Amino acid sequence: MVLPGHRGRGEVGPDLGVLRPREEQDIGPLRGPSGAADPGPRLRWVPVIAFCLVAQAQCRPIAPEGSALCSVTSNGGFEEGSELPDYWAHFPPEPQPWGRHLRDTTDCHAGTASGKLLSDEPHPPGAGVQWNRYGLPVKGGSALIVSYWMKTQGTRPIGTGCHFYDANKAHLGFVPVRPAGDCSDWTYTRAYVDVPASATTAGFALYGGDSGSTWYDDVYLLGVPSAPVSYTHLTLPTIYPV
Ligand SMILES: [Ca+2]
Repeated sequence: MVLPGHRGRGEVGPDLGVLRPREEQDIGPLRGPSGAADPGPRLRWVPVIAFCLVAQAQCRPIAPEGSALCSVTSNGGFEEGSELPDYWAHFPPEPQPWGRHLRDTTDCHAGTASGKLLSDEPHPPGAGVQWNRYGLPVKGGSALIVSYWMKTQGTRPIGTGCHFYDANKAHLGFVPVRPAGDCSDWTYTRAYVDVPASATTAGFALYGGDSGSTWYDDVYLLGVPSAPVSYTHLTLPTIYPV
């Protein structure tokens, strides 16, 4: 099925399938058969891997400085913009009682601003208030790390999600990445999301709840390498034939 209108401002399309993110406990370093960490052939991914390993080892959020450099999205800290943030599209395109948008300089997790979604009443059938970005290039069969901070007031925390599309813009599925619990204060969420094998682009949406306020800050979508790994076992007789 071809889903039009997924560029810039627009509504999230129907969910033709819901995929599941990998559980947090599955997050771990890439390892070869011997159990040793394998750096892989793509050196450009080394910073991403390093950030992931450090974050996992210390059970801490991924460093925002590194995330900002490696994210496939931009302005994750909502620091750039005026009344509305740069880069992020929003739905509904015009303010409605059930959905408005603001770059909030009075409450943030880090820096000087966050992205605030406001709602005074339940949204009509269809998608609710959200920030989003579509047309993000992805590599089929790879994985993404979704990493973000959010806070809610007067509404339930819905969280984020990834839509995937093939080269014909057919919708391949949706992977929600929801916070684990209460978000009455700034709360961190991170999850691995597998990219379907035939996917070429993704849409990343940050949802707000009805009849309340939702803030997002330090939102990143990080690529994870999927290059096939080859192993070479060097032994002393190989290096120094006898
Ligand atoms: Ca910020």
